[in-house]
Amino acid sequence: MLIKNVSIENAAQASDIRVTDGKFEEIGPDLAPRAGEEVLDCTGKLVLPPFIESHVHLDTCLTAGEPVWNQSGTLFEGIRCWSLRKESLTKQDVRDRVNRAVRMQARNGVQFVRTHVDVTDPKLTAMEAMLELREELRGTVDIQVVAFPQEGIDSFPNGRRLMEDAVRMGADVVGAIPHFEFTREYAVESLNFAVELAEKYGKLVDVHCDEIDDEQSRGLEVLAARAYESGLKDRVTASHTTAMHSYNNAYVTKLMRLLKLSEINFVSNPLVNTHLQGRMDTYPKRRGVTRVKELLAEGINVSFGHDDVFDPWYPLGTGNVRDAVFMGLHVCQMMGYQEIMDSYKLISANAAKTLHLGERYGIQAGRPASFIVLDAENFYNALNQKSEVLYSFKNGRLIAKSAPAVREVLF
Ligand code: 17E
Ligand code: FE2
Repeated sequence: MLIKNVSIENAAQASDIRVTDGKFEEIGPDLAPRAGEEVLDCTGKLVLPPFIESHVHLDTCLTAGEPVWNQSGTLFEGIRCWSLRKESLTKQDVRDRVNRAVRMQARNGVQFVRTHVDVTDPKLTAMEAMLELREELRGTVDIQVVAFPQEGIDSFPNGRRLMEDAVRMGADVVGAIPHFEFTREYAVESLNFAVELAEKYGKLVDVHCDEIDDEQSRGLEVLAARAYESGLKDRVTASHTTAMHSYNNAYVTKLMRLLKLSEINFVSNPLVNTHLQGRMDTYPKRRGVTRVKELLAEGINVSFGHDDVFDPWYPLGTGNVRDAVFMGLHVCQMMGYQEIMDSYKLISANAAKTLHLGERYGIQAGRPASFIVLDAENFYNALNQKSEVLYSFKNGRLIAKSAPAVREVLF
């Protein structure tokens, strides 16, 4: 198949893409069609590597209001609401909701997902369902599963055993939640445990780290130190890190050296953390989003995630990770022309690094032909005009398509 006349990643010059046997065979200007080859003329539209949802909770998605709504809007009330909903969890219930949510994401150009799955459930029902779905969807939407201890590792009955069971069942990534543990000591011990578990089973690490407005929440320095000392380094990710918003600048200056040494990745979730954080403030109210601009300026890898789709922590969302970019650019004051133009990297290349997709990802000859075509000439316009993802190709196969809406102004 020959895809003609596209702008690859905002390039000023048009290119063509030849896809053969599910791989990019050739990329360059003016490729001539072969006899009988299918040709798709994209008339100068933007082609990007597929979007990546680097942080979402698929097991909880589409449950807002069941059985109760989160009235205070805090993370902690969300955890209580979910704890009630968890009691009625069945595999079929998880499967139905996740199948719907993944298709909402796919419709918006997402092809890779890292989902956190709550393992503070003695039956590990959601984990079982998610691992089945990971296999069923492999090659269409590739899912990475995090064993996520929503109610703590050392503060939940048999927390350590549930974590290890989930990893043995096949989870890809080890999680933790230090700011939710009963004590600072438990927080530190739970991080040590998570890193050791990942080392023992050869897994990645992705911690819900300091998702609180407490400037004393210092799980991040522990995680970064362990990542550095263990050599796991960029196999480790710190998600949320909202307390960093509230740290004093002198401490952040000192911390930054360790963060760079450690080579860990960051995931920020601007939609959800502007919603959940600052809830105990009067005015001024903190935004509670980590220091994305400063981390990027130091050469540290950061991606954006949606975090939730219509659940106890976030009552909105259509699974469109571009919404996280739109919000993040505002909240982090990243509104320079080039910052907006390049912001797709926060949900593509940067996220691919966090997920360790390696050579499975990227628009290059020889790699799997996974890419999306947007109804715009560059990402600035695509973001601003909320342009449709016209085509989403995974391994050379069309997995989603949309037509632009027809809107007429009648004056
Ligand atoms: N659980 C949690 O601890 N933090 C979050 N942001 C969500 C679930 C969505
Ligand atoms: Fe999260």
